[in-house]
Amino acid sequence: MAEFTFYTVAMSRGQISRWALHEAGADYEHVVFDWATRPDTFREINPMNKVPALVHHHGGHDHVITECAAINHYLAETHPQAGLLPDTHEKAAYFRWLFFAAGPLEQAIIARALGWEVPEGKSGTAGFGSLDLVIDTLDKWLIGNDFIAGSRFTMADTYVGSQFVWGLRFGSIPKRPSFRAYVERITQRPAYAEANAIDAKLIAEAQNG
Ligand SMILES: N[C@@H](CCC(=O)N[C@@H](CS)C(=O)NCC(=O)O)C(=O)O
Repeated sequence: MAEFTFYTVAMSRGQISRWALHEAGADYEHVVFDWATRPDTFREINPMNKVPALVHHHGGHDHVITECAAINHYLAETHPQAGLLPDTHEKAAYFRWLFFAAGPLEQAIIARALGWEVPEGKSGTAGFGSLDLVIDTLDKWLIGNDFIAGSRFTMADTYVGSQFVWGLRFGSIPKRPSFRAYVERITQRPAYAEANAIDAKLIAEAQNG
């Protein structure tokens, strides 16, 4: 049995964590659903019934982890030899932007996509403030830094970077020069190509019946 079981749907946020599995060099097997064939028993693993979910078979236990950002960081922790954890000086930026992307950035993008407007005068109550503020904040960081934790790629880039890859592709994040350059940098990685090729093949197979 592989060390990890990865539950996913090819066209989903699962792609974010598949990239992390390949960056980490994890020993994993995947269980791929489509929305119609997702078994009811999956709720025992994730009561949210959402993908991705990862099970770590370790020391006689099955540890379940969900939430892409958490999964990706967990993989960095369990594979320290991959060199994707932040060092002492990178840690602040690493955690700051990892949580910022899983919280404010994701919320701001979804709110805009679903047409949820923050009522006038209430941006102080909304954790993300506004999409414009979130975008300007990340722009400022990426103008001054090549990667999320500073000058080198870490696991935080798989999560925050995926938000940019998808955001630029679907138009939910503006194509500012710093964002385009960042996406160009991170998508050159062999693990990105490997992981994407797997999901692209699954998607093509599903489309061709
Ligand atoms: N906060 C979760 C979001 C996961 C999520 O919403 N996954 C979607 C696919 S992209 C899903 O499984 N949707 C199916 C459903 O909710 O029934 C994460 O970051 O992993």
